[in-house]
Amino acid sequence: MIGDKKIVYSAVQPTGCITLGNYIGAIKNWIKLFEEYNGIFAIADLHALTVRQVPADYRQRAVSFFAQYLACGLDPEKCILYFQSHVHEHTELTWILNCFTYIGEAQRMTQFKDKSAKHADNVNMGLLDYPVLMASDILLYQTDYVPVGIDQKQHLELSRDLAIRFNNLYSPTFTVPEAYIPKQGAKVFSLQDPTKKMSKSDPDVNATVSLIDTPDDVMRKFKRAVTDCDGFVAYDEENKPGVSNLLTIYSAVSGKPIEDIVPMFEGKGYAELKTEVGDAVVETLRPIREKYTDFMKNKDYILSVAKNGAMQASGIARRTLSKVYRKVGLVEA
Ligand code: ATP
Ligand code: LTN
Repeated sequence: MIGDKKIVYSAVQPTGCITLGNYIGAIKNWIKLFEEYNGIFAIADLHALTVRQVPADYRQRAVSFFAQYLACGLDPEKCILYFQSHVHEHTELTWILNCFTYIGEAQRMTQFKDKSAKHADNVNMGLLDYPVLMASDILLYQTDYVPVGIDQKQHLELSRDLAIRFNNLYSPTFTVPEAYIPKQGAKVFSLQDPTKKMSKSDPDVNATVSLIDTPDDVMRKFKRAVTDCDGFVAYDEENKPGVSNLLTIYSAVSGKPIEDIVPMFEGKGYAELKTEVGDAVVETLRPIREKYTDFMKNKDYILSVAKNGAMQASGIARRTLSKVYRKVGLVEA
C-alpha cells in the first residue's frame, strides 16, 4: 500500500454474469478511483454461499469473475485483488462483531427481508449475518470509502454503526467508512424492460449484455432491444426510456456526450441506432473478451495473483484483528 492515500474497498458476489451495467456503472469508475486511492477489492465468495450454489459451477464462476476483473483493467500492481474466502480474518472478525450486533438490527435489513421471501425454504443464519460479514470486510482494512450501489447503503450504515459502537465501547479502533457514490457513472437499464435496471441476476438473457458475450450475441441483443413506436431518436428518460438507455450506453462506451450523439441520428430510425450502439459495445468489449480468454487459459496466473492479493490483504487485516482481540480482552496467542 502506498503512503497515506485513503482506502477504497469494494467487493462483488460471484453470481450471475458481469454485465455491461456493472462495467459502465461500477468497474470503469473503480479503475479511476484506484489511481487516486489505495484500492482493495474482493470477490465476496463467502457472501454468496447464503444462497445455494452448485459447487463445481460456483468455483468456476469465481475464477471467471476474477479473470473478468483483470481483463477490465483492475491491475494487481495498482490494487489488491483477492478472494474473500482466502483471508480468514473476515470470518474471525465477523464472530466478534456478531457479539455487538443486535438481532433486531439484522432483521430490519431490507435485503434480509427480500431474500428470506425469495428463498423461503432456506432462511439460514448466513442470510441474517450477511451484513455483519460485509461490515467485517470493510472494517478490517480501515476503509475510508466504499463504492456501492444504492441497494447496499443500508448495509453500509450498519457497518458504520458497528464501527462507532465498538470505538465508543473501547477506544478508536475502526475507521468509520463512508459510501462512495461516484459523480458520474451512468445507470444502465434492461434491454427488454428499460424501466428496470440491467441486473446480473436477471433470468432473461436478452435483457442483459454480459462482458464475455460473443459479438454476435451482443448485436442480436441490441437489435432486439425494446424501444417505442415514435420512430425518432431523442433523449427523454420518461417518455422514451428504451431509446434513452441506448443513448446512455452509446455515450458511456464512446465517451461522446449525449448532446453530440442525438444529432447524428437525425432522420434515421431505431435500426441504425441499435446497430451503431451494438457495434460500439462490441468494440469496447472486444479487448476485454480477448484478455479474458487469455487469462482463462492460464489459471495458474489467476491463482497466483489471487494468492499474492490474499497475502497482502491478510497482512493488513491481521493488524486490525489483533487490535480487536486485545481490546475485547482475549489472551494473546
Ligand atoms: P444482482 O442482480 O445480483 O443484484 P447487480 O447486477 O445489481 O447484481 P451488484 O453486484 O448489486 O450488481 O452491483 C455491483 C456494482 O455494479 C454496484 O456498484 C452497482 O451499483 C453497479 N451496477 C449494477 N447494476 C448496474 C446498472 N444497471 N447500471 C449501473 N451500475 C450498476
Ligand atoms: N453485499 C455487496 C457485496 C459486498 C460488498 C462488501 C460491497 C460484500 N462485501 C464490502 C462493498 C464492501 C453486494 O451485494 N453488492
